[in-house]
Amino acid sequence: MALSAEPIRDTVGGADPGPLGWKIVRPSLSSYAHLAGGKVRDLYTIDDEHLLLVASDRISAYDHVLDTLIPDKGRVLTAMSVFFFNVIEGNNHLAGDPDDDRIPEEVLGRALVVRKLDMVPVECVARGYLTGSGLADYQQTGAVCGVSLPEGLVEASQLPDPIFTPATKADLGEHDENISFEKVIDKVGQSLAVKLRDDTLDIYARASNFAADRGVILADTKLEFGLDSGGNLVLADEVLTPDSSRYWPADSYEEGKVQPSYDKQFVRNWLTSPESGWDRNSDTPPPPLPQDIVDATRARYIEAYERISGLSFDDWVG
Ligand code: PZK
Repeated sequence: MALSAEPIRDTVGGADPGPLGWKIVRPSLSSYAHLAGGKVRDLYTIDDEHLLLVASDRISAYDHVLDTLIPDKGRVLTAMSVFFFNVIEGNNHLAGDPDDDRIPEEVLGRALVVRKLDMVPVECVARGYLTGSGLADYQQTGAVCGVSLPEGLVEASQLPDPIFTPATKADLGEHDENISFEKVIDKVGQSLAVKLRDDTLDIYARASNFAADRGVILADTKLEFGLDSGGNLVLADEVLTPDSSRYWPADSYEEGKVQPSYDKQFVRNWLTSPESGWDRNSDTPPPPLPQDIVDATRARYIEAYERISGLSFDDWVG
């Protein structure tokens, strides 16, 4: 049931007020046990079969989580993830609407009720462009995750065809480690490995075409899958958000150069500018962001959502 803006009547002390007469009493977040925490997201247990996946307003840059929050970042990423789950249409872990009664008010709009799955221990990455660890591996070996690539590729080169570059999740603070497809087979068996690769490349192809039509390059994306109790493969976690994917503005794309990030470039530029007084090669934490950088970054996240989805962020829950 959708939330009404006006409380109609309380649930306590009285007869059934009719079909629209129940005020929703949401649980508090502290009533759920914390199951896992990432840099900027958290997972809570709702019951034996359901989890609450919460996106915070925290932002990371240069492997640090900043002290400064970006207002609405968690809601934007949640909106984007739901948008793409709907575009992709396959089996996914969503188990409630974005305004589900089980979502606490304090995280409304940035939390999702999901089915508890048996997670597949492989980070499923698809790359259509060469950058980051993919570029580093290519420069050292001519291949990424055992996939040989043509000579002469440089930073941000488009690949002849998108490739599956699986990785294993590293401990907190470590980077994921790229692994070969053979290693995926060793971990999960041949038939599941093939399904992971095929689904990952299929989802990347559809999402990157979608983004391209809207003037945005989806350079790469990381997906996570789980298995339900029936053994079905289910798309999980967040999907196709700027935290799980590299989005580049298409109009400024230049092969051979490190591309500006659609969402984080103001933050990176400021942190590496003399004004910040910060040395990213020191082991000191980054300083708090100035308000104008916060505002510009918040606007970028909203712009990315609205541009890619064609929807207004004002219409998102929360
Ligand atoms: C699950 N993660 C990664 C994400 C974190 C950690 N549907 C699911 N069922 C069971 N487990 C998971 C999921 C999902 N999604 C995901 N770890 C376990 C993760 C967000 C925050 F702290």
